[in-house]
Amino acid sequence: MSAITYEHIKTCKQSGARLGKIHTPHGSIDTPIFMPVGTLATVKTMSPEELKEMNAQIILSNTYHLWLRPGEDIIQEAGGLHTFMNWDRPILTDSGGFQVFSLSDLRNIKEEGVHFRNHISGEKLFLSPEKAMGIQNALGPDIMMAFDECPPYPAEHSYMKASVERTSRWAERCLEGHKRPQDQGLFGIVQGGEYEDLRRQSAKDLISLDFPGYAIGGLSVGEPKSVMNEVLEFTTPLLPQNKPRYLMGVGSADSLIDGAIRGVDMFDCVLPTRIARNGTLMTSKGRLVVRNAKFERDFRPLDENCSCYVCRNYTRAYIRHLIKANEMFGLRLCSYHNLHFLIDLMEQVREAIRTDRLLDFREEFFENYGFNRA
Ligand code: PRF
Ligand code: ZN
Repeated sequence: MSAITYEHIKTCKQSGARLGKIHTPHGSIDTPIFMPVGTLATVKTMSPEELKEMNAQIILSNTYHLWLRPGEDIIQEAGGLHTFMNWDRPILTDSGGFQVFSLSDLRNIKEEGVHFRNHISGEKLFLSPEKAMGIQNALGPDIMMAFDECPPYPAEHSYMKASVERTSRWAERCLEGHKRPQDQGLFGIVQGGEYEDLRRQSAKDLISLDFPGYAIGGLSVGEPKSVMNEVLEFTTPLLPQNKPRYLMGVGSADSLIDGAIRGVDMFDCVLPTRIARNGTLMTSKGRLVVRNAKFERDFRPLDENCSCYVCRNYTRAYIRHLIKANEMFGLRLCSYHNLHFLIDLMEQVREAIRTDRLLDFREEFFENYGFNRA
């Protein structure tokens, strides 16, 4: 029995979106779901109690960052990542593959792994499928990710083909290097850029290895949204019906809805917390930049349709003041609201699937939101 199982509840008759549950050693999560990002074993400025209050069911953390600081041995000694950070719900860790590619400019990809420099100290480092598995086995998340290559967009077909084939060989080494399959589920990552034949090849290779879940990587790397939607359209049908599908690094409200419609179950992104820190809010009417002078005397909540702790208690004028004054409480309030917004959006998406009206919900949502504003 795998550590991770997917329970399909129903398919939306109108859109084809999936409603389900993923069962993990730290409890079950409802899908489709948005996972807040806690790169350094903390969702920036939020306590676990606050995350629970906003109904976060699972969070994501990063192998690469925790390996460099404080080191996976210290986290293992603490009793694992859950104990270390006082979060008793499910955790997923990314493998470090993507972070090596996005954070370090000096890198050298070889069959055995990737040589690169520490993005903080400049020290020479090496990460491989075996190392990424060893670190994630020490951290102890419920779901760990295969070590993959996420090529830039656009990439030549010939480069992408060689990369996809290497990622498949790495996936096999990941499975061999994974020592805790009884209590940690390892997901494979489908790559292939915008090329249908390569996505097909990647999916086929990984499915033959029988992972308990599959991610779609290599999207939201600079391609137009229309390309991402087309790739999802031809990629999700290649994946098993009885396993979770995870679209990596995607977190704008419109992409979450459009991804769910194409059969995606899980999403993560730093977007809500990153834009919160410069005072940009996600609201049911689109993005709101609370620093703007027009909010100086605006005593309404951030979003008049939001029931979160922040919107029940604080005004735009107050939050604008905090952000302008660089007060940390301002960052906390904005982060809280944005995370709540996406978590709540996914609850609405699940309800719309339950009632077979996700396409209608999409229309209503986009009408208020203003397409392409977030
Ligand atoms: N691979 C991994 N992590 C990721 C990605 C990927 O392709 C992406 C792409 N958007 C985000 N995070 N391992
Ligand atoms: Zn709110």
